[in-house]
Amino acid sequence: MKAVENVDAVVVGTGFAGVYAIHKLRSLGLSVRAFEAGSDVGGTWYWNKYPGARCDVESLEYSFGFSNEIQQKWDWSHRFSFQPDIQRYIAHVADTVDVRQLIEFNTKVVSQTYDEKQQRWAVSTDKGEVIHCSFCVMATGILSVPLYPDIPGLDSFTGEKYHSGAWPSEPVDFTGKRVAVFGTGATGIQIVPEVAKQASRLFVMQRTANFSLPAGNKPLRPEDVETYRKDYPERRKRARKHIFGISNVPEPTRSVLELSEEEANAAFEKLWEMGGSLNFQMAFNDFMKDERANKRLADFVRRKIRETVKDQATAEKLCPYDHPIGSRRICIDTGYYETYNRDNVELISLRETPVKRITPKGIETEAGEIEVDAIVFATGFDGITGALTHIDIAGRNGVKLSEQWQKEVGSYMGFTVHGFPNMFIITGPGSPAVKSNMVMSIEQHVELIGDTIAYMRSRGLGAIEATAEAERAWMERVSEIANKTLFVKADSWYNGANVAGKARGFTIYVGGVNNYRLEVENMIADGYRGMVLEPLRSDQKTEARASL
Ligand code: NA7
Repeated sequence: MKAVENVDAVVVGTGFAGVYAIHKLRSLGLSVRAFEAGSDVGGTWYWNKYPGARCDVESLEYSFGFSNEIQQKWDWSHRFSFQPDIQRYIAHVADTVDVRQLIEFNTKVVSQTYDEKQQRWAVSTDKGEVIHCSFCVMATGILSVPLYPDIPGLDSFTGEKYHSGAWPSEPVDFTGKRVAVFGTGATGIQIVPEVAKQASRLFVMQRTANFSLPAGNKPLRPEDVETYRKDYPERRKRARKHIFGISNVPEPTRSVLELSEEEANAAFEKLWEMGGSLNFQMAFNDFMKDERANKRLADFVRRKIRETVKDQATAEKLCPYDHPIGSRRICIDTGYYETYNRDNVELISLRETPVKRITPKGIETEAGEIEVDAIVFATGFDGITGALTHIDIAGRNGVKLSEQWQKEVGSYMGFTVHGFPNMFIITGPGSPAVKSNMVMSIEQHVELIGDTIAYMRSRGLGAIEATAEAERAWMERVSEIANKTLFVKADSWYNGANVAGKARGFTIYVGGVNNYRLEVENMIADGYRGMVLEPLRSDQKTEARASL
């Protein structure tokens, strides 16, 4: 017999989003249960424990603003945080707001079924529990489903195998080993310099070259942290109105094309010294709008690659030519290109010598077999929608979310989906999500969801659902904004191109955190325009009242 429990809300996942969502909903008086597949909070930062894992948004910005107590007390050690620091931070937040007792760790949600008559969801876990709730809050993350490449013979390999997104908790020692790393996205570019320090030989298996900028990571000076702390309330307000959701880099106001080539290169040199990618992205307003502006920056970075990497044949292979800079995530690194000057590191271009198969001893490319002791897959994720489509979610009339999104990914304002009443997604498709400071966008969505539930409860409403028309119009708007930019000029996980058979489409709102916030505020001011609000069914009233 399955145990059945009734609560107001179930939160799925306990990274940044889930931890804050539990706290928010409980502070509204709701009873909450949360489920987490990992053994601790942290989400993406719990699973991605690979060597070199760091954030590409500065620590003092990539942190919560909802609790002044937390932001005044927490000490960040580095400009860009290392994974263990971020993991510790999320754990500290969970402890401070005291939500751990509401979380079932090592437990996966496997299905969710909506009951129209009851206006409630039945949520089932892999431990056999069934929980009935009014609201499902999906804090399942953007990068939660690791992807292994579809290469013949993968299972035949007898050495060690790792995926960056499912890294073991114990440190992995590559000392003296021959290692191959597949993937040169943001993750591979962080892993390669670290593994190169230990491995006897490192083979970097590159399919597509990506642009990477120096992180310029460094310890934070206590006096700078103190100044930041004093300004935090003002900074957080500013960040909410910023295109990317940060307070420390102003928005761009001028075109790089106003400068001569020499002036532009001098400006780029300064930015290169400053480090980080947002300094570059915020310096000029046309990198992502004008191919000529984009090419100026791309040419500059390609020149830097050629200057850094001694072997010019290797440098040329590392230069990206097939996409505008920024159309895929711009990576930031610590010594990535310099790593190719080491004697123990070899770049294998899979464009020149494609992989034929994985063998028991290593990798067979068209140029022959490379024997290795370990393979690291930094091959990415079924991003944005994967975590949701891997749960068997059945909405109104039994319609499955995975089937609906197989045809076309749709969402109204990035937090709800037509056909799935009372299910809220934190930073879902159709919201700024990964094209913003994620923590800022998470906070906004948690507050939006909290406000929506409070609105429903105060008016005796039992269900809320986006209309099909509103959802279609919203996704058209998201596409229309993206189509005016160079974001749509590349294939990557941003548009689903990295997963065979996945519906293609650029579903990220790239109009800016500031404009997105205004769109949401206007929708609410118009009485949840584009959404159907159902009264609470009479048989549900007693239960709802009792739980408040
Ligand atoms: P990404 O950015 O999706 O990168 C995955 C990498 O793996 C990329 O270089 C892929 O090459 C490569 N890949 C994928 N499949 C294969 C096969 N079959 N053979 C060889 N190489 C392959 O994932 P990351 O984890 O690096 O970054 C995800 C996000 O995390 C990042 O954007 C930041 O927001 C943080 P491809 O480009 O497809 O040719």
